[in-house]
Amino acid sequence: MENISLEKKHAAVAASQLIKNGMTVGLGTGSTVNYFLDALATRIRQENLKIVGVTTSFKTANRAESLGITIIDIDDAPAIDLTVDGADEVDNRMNGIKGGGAAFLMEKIVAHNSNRVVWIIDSQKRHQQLGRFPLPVEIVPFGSGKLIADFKKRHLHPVLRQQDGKTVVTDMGHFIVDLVLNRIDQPYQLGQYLDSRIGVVEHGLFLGVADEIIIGTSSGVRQLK
Ligand code: ABF
Repeated sequence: MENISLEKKHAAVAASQLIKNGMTVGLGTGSTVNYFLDALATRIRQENLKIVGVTTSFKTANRAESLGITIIDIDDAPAIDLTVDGADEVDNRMNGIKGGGAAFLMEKIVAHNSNRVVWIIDSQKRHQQLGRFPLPVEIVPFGSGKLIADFKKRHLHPVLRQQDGKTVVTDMGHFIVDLVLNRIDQPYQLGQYLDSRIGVVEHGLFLGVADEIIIGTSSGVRQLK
């Protein structure tokens, strides 16, 4: 197993040990979370754990159900005890950029409704400052051209996300624009600006969201709390 995958797996297995019988668990999205789902399914089988999951994407829901993890609707969960999710970039203040996996709207809703949020990342995700990873912004298709033009005018370097030559449509039916900023000096101000734009549904700045970050290493894990 190449180094990064080993790091992801180490972080994922460590996070799976945080799950207790009877928990409602927020299940994130991405390749690191996929290792977590595998480790969680093993624990459920071996220890007869009774847990239910709240998903952050159709992809995760399908994978969890194929592993025998029970999924419930977020509005049927009295509380979400713990959410385990990935991230695309994390700075020294435990702020992150998420959304490379196009699931950040549901991820932010689940995180917002969780008692505790733990991110699992490989060491490549740690940067001094946010911004090297393009900032995903989920936007309503109607009027998206005008909104993108406005972002361009403000030098936010927007790129409409496409895959195989087609515009990506999220699970919730929106488009994604990635802002290629290289560095974000004032993430809170940028987040407030994006929140105020008509047509913006959500952005990938997750500021003050994570309670703990488990960083996989080639030999184990490091924790940020
Ligand atoms: C998810 O975690 C997304 O927000 C982000 O894209 C992903 C990280 O991807 P991976 O774990 O595959 O590196 O929550």
